Amino acid sequence: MKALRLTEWRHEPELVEVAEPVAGSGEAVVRVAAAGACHSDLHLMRDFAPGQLPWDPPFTLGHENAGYVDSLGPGVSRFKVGQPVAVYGPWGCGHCSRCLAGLETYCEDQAAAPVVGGGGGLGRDGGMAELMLVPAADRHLVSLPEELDPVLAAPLTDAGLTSYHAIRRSWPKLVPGASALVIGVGGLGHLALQILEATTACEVIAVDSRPEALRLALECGAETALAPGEDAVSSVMEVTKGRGVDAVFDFVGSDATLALAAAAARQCGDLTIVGLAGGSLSYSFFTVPYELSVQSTYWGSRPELVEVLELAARDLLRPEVTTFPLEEALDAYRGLENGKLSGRAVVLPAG
Ligand code: FEH
Ligand code: ZN
Ligand code: ZN
Repeated sequence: MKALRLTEWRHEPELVEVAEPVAGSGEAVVRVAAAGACHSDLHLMRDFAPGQLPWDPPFTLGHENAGYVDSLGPGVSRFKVGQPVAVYGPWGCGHCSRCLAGLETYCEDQAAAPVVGGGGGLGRDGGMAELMLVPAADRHLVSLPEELDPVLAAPLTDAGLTSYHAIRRSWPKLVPGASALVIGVGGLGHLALQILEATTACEVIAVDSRPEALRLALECGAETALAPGEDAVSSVMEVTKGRGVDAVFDFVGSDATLALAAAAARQCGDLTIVGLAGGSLSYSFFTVPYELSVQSTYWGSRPELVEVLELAARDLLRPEVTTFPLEEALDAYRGLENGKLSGRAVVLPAG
């Protein structure tokens, strides 16, 4: 079968012929219907050097996957061949306290995990191929609600789940009369706006430099859509009557967006850094609003993935997708990189 493989750090991935996976004990092979293309993959191709992450190429890309159970190894009890499934991407050990809570992103016995701090498409073979091996099928597969198309489900396993996990943390602050700021309306940001609309009663402001992204933001539930720049903070203060926003979700994570986030935040607010641009924020007693809680966030838990899929099944969450055949997957990443792509790029290995 064909697979899009990262063969070396800081190299373009290659479409190559590989052997089809065979499910062993506890494993499943998924026929991939859709594999999302994530900005993080660009970092794998451009920035990361050997030793920066706990795993190395070569592996098949694609850590945002959904499809159908193609075959099952012995001992898999919760799934049947042909069943539509989403793949829960972070693959931990399954027995530590974090994994038992379904938060395999923060597994604390990594040596016993299928790959240290990674998953399919992140150190192990992922979904940019017709078939994908899933090591602990009973934990790493999630049944898809009948009404949910796997092409729409795939972006929810990473872009949707990461946004949902970030927003859930701030739910107690996002009460009627509160406000939230979403910086970056791309693959994650446009889903975050829908999740805020579906799960909170707060007023939502979006910031992005692209006019088409601001239009998408308003369609996804933002009441206000702003371009970044020196008057962005004053606009936020105008909308929030001088208080600032109760929660900021920075899906870019650069020096400039973090500075905007801190300046726009309300006292006792939350600032959650989701984007991987690698920016930093000077945090001291006098540089940020009192009691501003700043946190990074990484992906999400398996129970949260079930909740995200339920939102989509009830049509409260619908990714804007642009699809590409596997042979054109590199065009998907180029669209991500030049910012010309709206919503999420999804590769369809089966065409
Ligand atoms: C992937 C690799 C490294 C950091 C973060 C990510 C996210 O895209 C996973 O959701
Ligand atoms: Zn990702
Ligand atoms: Zn674990």
